[in-house]
Amino acid sequence: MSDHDREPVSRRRFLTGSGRTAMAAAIGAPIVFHDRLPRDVAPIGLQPPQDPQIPGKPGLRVLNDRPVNAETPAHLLDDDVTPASRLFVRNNGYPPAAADIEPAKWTLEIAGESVREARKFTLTELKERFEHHIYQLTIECAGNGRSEFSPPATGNQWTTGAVGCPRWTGVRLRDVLAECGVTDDAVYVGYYGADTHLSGDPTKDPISRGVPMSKAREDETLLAFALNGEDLPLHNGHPLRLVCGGWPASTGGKWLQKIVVRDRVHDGTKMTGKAYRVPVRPVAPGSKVPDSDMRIIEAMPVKSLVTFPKSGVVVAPGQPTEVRGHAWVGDGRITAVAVSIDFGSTWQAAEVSPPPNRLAWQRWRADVTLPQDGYYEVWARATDDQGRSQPMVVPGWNPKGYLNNACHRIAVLAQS
Ligand SMILES: Nc1nc2c(c(=O)[nH]1)N[C@H]1C(S)=C(S)[C@@H](COP(=O)(O)O)O[C@H]1N2
Ligand SMILES: [Mo]
Repeated sequence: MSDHDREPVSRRRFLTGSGRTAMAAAIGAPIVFHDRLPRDVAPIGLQPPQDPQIPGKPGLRVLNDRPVNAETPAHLLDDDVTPASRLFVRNNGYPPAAADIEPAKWTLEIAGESVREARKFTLTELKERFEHHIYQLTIECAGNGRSEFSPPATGNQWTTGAVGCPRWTGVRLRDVLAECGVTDDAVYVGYYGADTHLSGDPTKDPISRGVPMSKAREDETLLAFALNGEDLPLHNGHPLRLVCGGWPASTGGKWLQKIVVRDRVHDGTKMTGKAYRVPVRPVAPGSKVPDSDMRIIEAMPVKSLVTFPKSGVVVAPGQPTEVRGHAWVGDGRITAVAVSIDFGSTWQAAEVSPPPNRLAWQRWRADVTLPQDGYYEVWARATDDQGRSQPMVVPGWNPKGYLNNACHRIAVLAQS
C-alpha cells in the first residue's frame, strides 16, 4: 500500500475537480494557485480545524468516540432546563443502531427473584396503562470532575460537563412494580439495556446497575420515554430509560429492556469491585484499596456551576456584572450559594431560587463588581440543607476518581 492510499478517502476526493471549488467555499476565498496544490496536500484553511462533533449535540466536547462520550462546556449549561442538544453522553458500550430501534415493538420485561409475577409490557402499554409524570431531574455522572484527581484515575477525563437537568416524562417505576407485585425480601432493582459490550460479546453487558428499593419507589424515579416533551435522543436512551434523580447517572439504564427485582444487592456489571464505589474511609492519594473497603455511591454530593458568563469574558470594572449558574445535591436541597472574586478570601451571598420540584437543580445569581482593571476569577460554592458545602480543593482521592465536587471557577478580565 502506498502512502497515498492511506490518505482518508474524503480528503482525496475533496482535492479533485469540483472538490476544489467546494474546498474554496469552505475556506471562504478562492484558492488562487489551486492547480499547483499537490494531490496529497490539503489546504490548512484559515480557521483551526473543527473539533469532532456529535450529530444533534453541537458544541459538546467529545472525550471519546468509540464509544461516544461527550461533556457540555459550562456556558452551554446556562438554560434553566437543559435542552436535549446540550445533555452530556456517557456510553459504556455501543448503543443500538437507530435503524434497529422500533418504539412500536419495544418491550420492557420485569423479572428477578423478588417479583411475584414476571411480565413484559410493550412501550405502548406502559404509556397507556400508567399515569404519566413530568419532573425536572438532575443527572450527573459519578466521574464528573475526574480530570482533577492526582494521581490521575483512569476513565473518561470529565471536567465539569457530565451533568444536566432536563425535564423527563415517564411512568413511575413504583407503579409498574406494584402491578407485577414485589415480595417482602426485595432489596434492589437492576437494569439491562439494549447496548452492546465493547468486545462485541452478546453474552456480556456493558453495564447493569441499579438502586435500592427505597430509591426505586420514590415518586421521581421514572421509566422515562420523553425529554423536554420529545422522544429521548438516541444517545440518551431512546426509546426508554430509567432516571433516578440526584444519584449517579449510571443508575439510570438507557435503551431499557429489563428490570430485575433482586433479593440481594444487584450484582450486575459495574455494580461490584471498585466500579461506582468509593473508600469507606479517607485513603492516601494513590493507595491500593481492597474491594472490601469500598462502598456503593448513593446520593451525589453538593455542587454548583457558573454557567454565565463564559470563562474568559471581558467586562467593565467598577460596575455590577451578573454571574449565575445552578447548584444541586443528590437527595436534598440547596440552601445557599456564595461567590468570591478574590480567590476565596471574602464571599458574597447569591440569590438562590427554589427547585421546580425535588431532585432538580436550583438557579442562583449574583452581581459582582470588579474593583479595577485586571484578571479575576469568580468562584462559586453551594451549601445544602444538611450544612454541607463544596470544598475549595479537590476532595478525597479515590481509586476511580468519583465525586469531585470542588468549587467551579471561571476567569474574568476587567478592562476599562
Ligand atoms: N444501557 C446503558 N445505560 C447507561 C449507560 C450505558 O452505557 N448503557 N451509561 C450510564 C452512565 S455511566 C451514565 S453517567 C448515564 C449517562 O446518561 P446520558 O448519556 O443520557 O447523559 O447513563 C447510564 N446508563
Ligand atoms: Mo457515569
